[in-house]
Amino acid sequence: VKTKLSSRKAEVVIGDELPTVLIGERLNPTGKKKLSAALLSGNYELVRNMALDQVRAGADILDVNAGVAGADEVALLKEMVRVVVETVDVPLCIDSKDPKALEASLEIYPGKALINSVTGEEASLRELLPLIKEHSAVVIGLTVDDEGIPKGPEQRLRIASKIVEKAESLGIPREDVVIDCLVMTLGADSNAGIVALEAVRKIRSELGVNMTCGASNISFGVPDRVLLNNTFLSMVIEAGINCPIVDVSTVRPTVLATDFILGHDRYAKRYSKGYRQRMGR
Ligand code: THG
Repeated sequence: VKTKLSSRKAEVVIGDELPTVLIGERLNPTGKKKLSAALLSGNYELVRNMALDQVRAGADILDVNAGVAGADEVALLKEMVRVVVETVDVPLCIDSKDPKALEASLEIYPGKALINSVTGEEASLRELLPLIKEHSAVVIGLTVDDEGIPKGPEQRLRIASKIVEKAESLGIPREDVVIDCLVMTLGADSNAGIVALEAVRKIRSELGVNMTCGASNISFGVPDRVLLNNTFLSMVIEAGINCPIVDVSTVRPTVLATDFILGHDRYAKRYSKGYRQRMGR
């Protein structure tokens, strides 16, 4: 299954045999004082710089989230999207829980966007899928439903199937649904890693859809996050995640190495180029 996203100038393809597509996570004010303050005061300089930094570090897509307490998220997300579109050429992953904020941003987005996200909750499916269809967007389907976050891989598969079926019934092709089986932190549950890996394997083999996850979630509240994030990422890519949401600057070498090992980098072209860039030649 091949998933295509676009900006005004670029296209990104996510698929089985292709190199891992990296979605940069940093344009997200959750827990970030500086970015939150800048957004609240209408100063977009930091947003521009963070967008440029991530693309220079190798991000293929940028996640854009405007979840700041006390802000009008509809207006703020739209403005962030506008600024990022002006600043970089990569496609965007528009990240909000508010369907109205997603709608306002889709209306100004010049291309095929990734919408983050719909869940298996009835209200979410009902409000968001028609919007995805109308804009020919791609949607991330989170494996949560009205009963909350499922414990096991089996229930995550069931919710993923429901999202894919609902989308298809509205004329959204299955390649335009990317499943996220929701990575939890190891800080709260030492089985979080294995649960995620099993769910990814199951969903990939049963549904054949492309898959993302918030890879840095694995290490919230745990020491040496970069080490855990890198190790986990290598494992989930092998299990079937092909477009993770990550801190690109700290994980890209591991991702290039993992792709090379898995046969997704012929002649080690990307791996070698990444190495030369790090060595400054
Ligand atoms: N699935 C989907 N979307 C998501 C998530 C997911 N969006 C949000 C989140 N989870 C993924 N994005 C982040 C962004 C930042 C961090 C983790 C996940 C993070 N930030 C550091 C912190 O808060 O300590 C700050 C790092 C910095 O300074 O840049 O850990 O699961 N579909």
